[in-house]
Amino acid sequence: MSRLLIVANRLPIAVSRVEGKIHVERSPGGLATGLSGPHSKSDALWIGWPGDVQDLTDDEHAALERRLDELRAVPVWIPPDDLREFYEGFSNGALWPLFHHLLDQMPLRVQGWDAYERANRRFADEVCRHYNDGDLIWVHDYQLMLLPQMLRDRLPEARIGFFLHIPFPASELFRTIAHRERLLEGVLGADLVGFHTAGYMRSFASSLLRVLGIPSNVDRVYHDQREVRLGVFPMGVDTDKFAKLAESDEVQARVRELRGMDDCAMILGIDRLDYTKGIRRRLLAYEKFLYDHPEMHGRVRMTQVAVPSRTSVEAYQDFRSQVEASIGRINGAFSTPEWAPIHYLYRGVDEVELSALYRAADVILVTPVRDGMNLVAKEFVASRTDDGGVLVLSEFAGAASELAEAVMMNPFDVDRTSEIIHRALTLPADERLARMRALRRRVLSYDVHHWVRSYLESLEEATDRSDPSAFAPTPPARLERLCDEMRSADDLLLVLGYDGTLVPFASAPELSKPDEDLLVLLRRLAARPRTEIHVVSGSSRDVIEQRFGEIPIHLHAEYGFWERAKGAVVWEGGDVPVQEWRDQVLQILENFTARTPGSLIEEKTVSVAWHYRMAEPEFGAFQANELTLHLSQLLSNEPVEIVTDDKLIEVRQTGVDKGIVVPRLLAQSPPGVFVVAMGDDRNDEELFAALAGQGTTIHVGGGTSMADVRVPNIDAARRLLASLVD
Ligand code: ADQ
Repeated sequence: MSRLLIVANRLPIAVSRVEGKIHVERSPGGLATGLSGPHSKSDALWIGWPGDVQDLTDDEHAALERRLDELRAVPVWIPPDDLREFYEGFSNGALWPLFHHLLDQMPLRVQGWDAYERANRRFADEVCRHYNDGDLIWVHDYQLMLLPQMLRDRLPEARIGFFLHIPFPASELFRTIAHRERLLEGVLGADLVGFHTAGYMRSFASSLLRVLGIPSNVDRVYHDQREVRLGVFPMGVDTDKFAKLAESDEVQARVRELRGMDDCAMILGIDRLDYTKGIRRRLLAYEKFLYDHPEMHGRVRMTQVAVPSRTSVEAYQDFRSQVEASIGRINGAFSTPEWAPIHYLYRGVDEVELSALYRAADVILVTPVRDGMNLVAKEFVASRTDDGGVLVLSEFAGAASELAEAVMMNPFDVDRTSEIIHRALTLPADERLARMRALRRRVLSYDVHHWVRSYLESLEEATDRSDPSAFAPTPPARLERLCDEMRSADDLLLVLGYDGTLVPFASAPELSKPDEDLLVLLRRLAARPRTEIHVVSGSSRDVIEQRFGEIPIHLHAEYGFWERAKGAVVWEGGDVPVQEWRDQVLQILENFTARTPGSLIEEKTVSVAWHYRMAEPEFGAFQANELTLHLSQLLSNEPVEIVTDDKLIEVRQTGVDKGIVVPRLLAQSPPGVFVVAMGDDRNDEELFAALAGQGTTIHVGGGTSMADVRVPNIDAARRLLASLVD
């Protein structure tokens, strides 16, 4: 097993000053428990912020570092001003509400980006300082979204995982955040990006498409000549620990005390005091339940435990006041001298008390408006070794995608929630038992250790570098050798693609004009002795002529069906066959174009193309799928091929592809000519196939290719060509 570097915003320890002395303790959070196994093994390190430990003397600082070192914890020190902006500003002030779909909690002006970037850089420095070859790096959560790419830049070969503990927002909302491109690119520095649910993974993929234009293939993304895997890993809890605790004498005694206070049924709420947890609507629903069911007064009580959280953030202070006002109003309206409808505890409770509460409750209300997973729901189930209790669970918690046997609720529907509270309290015993048994089977089989194992196994698999992937860039030495061979060849034949190879894709074919630098480069190459240049494009003759008409090179339009030799003025081509299919195809394409805003039709002599680069990406892809199906049925007996390419569907005369230029070019060339073909898409693969064994092929950009050599992008392709004339 490789050494693991865990990188999270917080270290799994709590530093405090007790009677003037600095005290360091392990803190028992869910992540800390889950990772304690791997952290204690194989020299693993945990890198993170040690907490707010100000006013340390130099001696105390040194002693703290020594103690942390013993615990294999590496502190990342962040200056207080930066910390506020990084943590309270950008992370919790902007990313937290946005990712939870709570736009009303977003500040008018998002601040703290620079501090966010600086803090991520400090983490990167610490990771690089401790990194050894072969380590696995596992980065956690929204505070560190830039870190994977920062590490990738400095440690290109490192094996890096990223896990997001909170939801990923719908792309429509994600698009609203400043620096959205940097955040996505930051995460894509990882080899494996993990989410709690398939929904979050889909939202992430959708944002990649809309914000960066990067498509994904279900669980794979190709970016920057690397494959990035996406995966779903629902986090579990330490079920053994919760079961043992719940069965312990101490907890059982405490449960008897809690249950023995009176005959009230107990409704439990346990949350960090956070506006995402749905506490205010839960209280409103409980209030309505008390109005609607006077017979329940004195027979039921809600115990709401709220752990103080992010207390220096204003939104959290306001939220606390609102929660406490609601509780005050409800208790004021319904309490009697013997009974109060709500017990409210504003503090954390220790694990014995937590376990006793889980065990004593008749019903637990887990009602977040949105929550990455929600471990409280799973801890409750893990504690119910007696198969008792009812879990009421929000559809908007990540846990809902696994725990289907809970009593599900929509936290935004207060009236219905109030009915659900009544239903949960009066659920028939057999149904209650059946639900809890099913929930327990699920929660016990996917505990936190399973989560850690399955994530790390996937990370090992995603980063197995023993099988050099088809996406690896060609080593510089190989490229250098190719340049030498080209430079020293007696005769050189360059066969070049255009869109995506020499210039970026434009929104419509006629808009992809060559820039001045490219024209100069082509002129210089054309002037090189014993060098012939052929540009082979899918575009029509007019378009190609407009682009390159003035340059002394050979032009091929419509995948080589038409050719204009160097210096010639007319195009030569084969006979254009009768195309009985054309009118019918055009009619269908017009229909799709009308229904797909942003799409357009391009008519050529041997083909008709439908472009959807400007359409809304997901709808465009959906329509393209429909269109392909439709066309394949319609044209099954026609002499055409349906070619799908980057944001393009083309119906093309059979037998026309870029491969047809190869025999012609070789026949015109002197014997022993050194042929180099360069391209980026599926049409160029036809060219490469026809050239196999007779020349060297170069693929530009990501994705799979049969080419001999790969360069990462258009700039690199141009640099390679420029090296022939510099
Ligand atoms: P949180 O928002 O903190 O976590 P949650 O998953 O419910 O939410 O975890 C809370 C933890 O705090 C639980 O382990 C619980 O036992 C503990 N806790 C809650 N109330 C307590 C109390 N009063 N006293 C003591 N302990 C208490 C983020 C995401 C979640 C995601 C987790 C893990 O927001 O959606 O499930 O990370 O990925």
